Amino acid sequence: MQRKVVMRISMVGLAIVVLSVLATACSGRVARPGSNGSVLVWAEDRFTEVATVEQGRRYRIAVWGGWTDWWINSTPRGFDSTFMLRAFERHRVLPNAKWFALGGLVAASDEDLGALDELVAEQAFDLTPFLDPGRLWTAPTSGSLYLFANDVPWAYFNNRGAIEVRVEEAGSIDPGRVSDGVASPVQSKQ
Ligand SMILES: [Ca+2]
Repeated sequence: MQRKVVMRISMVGLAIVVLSVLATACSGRVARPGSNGSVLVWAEDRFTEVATVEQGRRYRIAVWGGWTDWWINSTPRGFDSTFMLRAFERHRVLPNAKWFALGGLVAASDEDLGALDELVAEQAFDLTPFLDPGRLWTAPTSGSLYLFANDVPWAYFNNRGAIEVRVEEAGSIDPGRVSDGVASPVQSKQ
């Protein structure tokens, strides 16, 4: 019985090592939106540059759809740790936000992955509180807004799916456009 437990622990350890090596080989890339308006933010991409923002101005961030971390489906509001994931929480891009919570970072346009990774510890933020209807997000600085699914940097390889995001300055929002997204609006967690 004890031998079986040791075997199982060894197998889990081996699996984690293999996944780590695989993940390092598949580490992220920076995606670009194809057009203005709503854009797709893929869970597998480390960062997606979505909009130009100005310090102090307020923006509405509308999201539709969901994405998947390996076998766990999630909205951009994120999900809580499973038993296995708990040990990796502190390695997430945003250690204190939920897994797959929508994260943001304002940086120079067309910034490379290395530079963005250096900025995240100090400047990345959890955008989930601003996804509720009527909530507005204030840009902390001027630049390009990059979005991402909150995950461990070397674990984006098993992420699937994309959410649709529209970032609009509060003063320019047309209420009639809010519900015209292709996918269904994200529902609040009960
Ligand atoms: Ca993952």
